[in-house]
Amino acid sequence: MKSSILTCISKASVIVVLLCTINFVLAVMYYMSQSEGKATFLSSPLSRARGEVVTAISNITLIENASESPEVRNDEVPTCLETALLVGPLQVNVSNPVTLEMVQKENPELQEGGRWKPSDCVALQKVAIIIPFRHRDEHLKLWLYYLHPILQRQQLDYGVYVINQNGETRFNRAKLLNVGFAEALKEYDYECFIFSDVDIIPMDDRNFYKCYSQPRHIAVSMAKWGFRLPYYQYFGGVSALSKEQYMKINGLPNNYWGWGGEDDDVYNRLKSKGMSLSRPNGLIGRCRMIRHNRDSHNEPNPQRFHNIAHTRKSMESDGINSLKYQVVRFEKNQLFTKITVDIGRP
Ligand code: UD2
Ligand code: MN
Repeated sequence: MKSSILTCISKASVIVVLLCTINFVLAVMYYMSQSEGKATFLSSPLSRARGEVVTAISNITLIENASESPEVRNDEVPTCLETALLVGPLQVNVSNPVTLEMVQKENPELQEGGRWKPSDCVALQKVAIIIPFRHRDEHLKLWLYYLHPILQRQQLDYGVYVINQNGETRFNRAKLLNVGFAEALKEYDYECFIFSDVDIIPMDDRNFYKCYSQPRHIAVSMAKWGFRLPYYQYFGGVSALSKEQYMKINGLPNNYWGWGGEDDDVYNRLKSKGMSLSRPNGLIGRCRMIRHNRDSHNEPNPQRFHNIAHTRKSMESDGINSLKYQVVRFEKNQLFTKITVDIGRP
């Protein structure tokens, strides 16, 4: 009797030991599968799709919960991986016309006013894109068609502002850009401003539409100039200034009516405040400029040479501190915010 009880006990303990071992093995396997999930996220291939990253993030949260680590909060969202979604060189064919409906269909995530930000990570920067505009609807459609997907792959928290000069008075590109700066800041806490012609499209999405520690010249390489800079100080086409850089130079000039010179004035302003230019290399910096004729009411400004020669003096009193304008219309659609303004006359 005693021996059969003993046999029973030893059988039971063998079963208990077995169950414990199985339990232990299962626990180790589960833990390893979880840490693999974590490693996959941290070293995730740059081309990983967004949905996958979200899954990995929830794995991390589970692990941190288990170990009750004080450093990582459950609601923490990671900063976006800058290069994660980029594809590099792009085909840009501006002879195929596009429609706003096409652009809308291909960018379903856009919020009213042409706003967008990544949903699963914190964007690199809050960027306002300011486009000086009048009677260039065909160019604008192409710009929207190509740029929205690029800006989303660059994972920016961005908004597109088209500043439309009211009436037929002489065009003033730089003053319109100042209006864009002021109006965009009324809407959101933007930290970076891209000033872009409506007819320029980047040919490589590694050319970031964001700000750097020095003012950034973005449109550095175009067929029109044989894919090189026409001159070293050239700052035309597309450029980026952080809010601080912009304020340091008192914004852009308001007194360049008609074509030319305003971009050189901005360069003079930057130089006089001790800043230099940052640029992408000539390959990444390639841009396509849509061919066009000179618009009416934007004839070359005969005063531009005189103005450029006096930037250092004029910049203190001419700029964002002297900007005057009147908003005529404020419209938002899904692809951009259009602000029609009366900026006066020369
Ligand atoms: C060059 C510069 C541009 C600016 C300009 C002189 C390049 C690539 N670009 O452009 O940055 O310095 O010379 O002012 O070197 N616009 C309208 N409607 C008009 C007139 C102008 O929308 O009736 C806007 C539009 O965004 C256009 C921009 O102003 O892209 C510049 O005007 P442009 O394209 O006629 O001048 P462009 O190509 O010589
Ligand atoms: Mn142009």
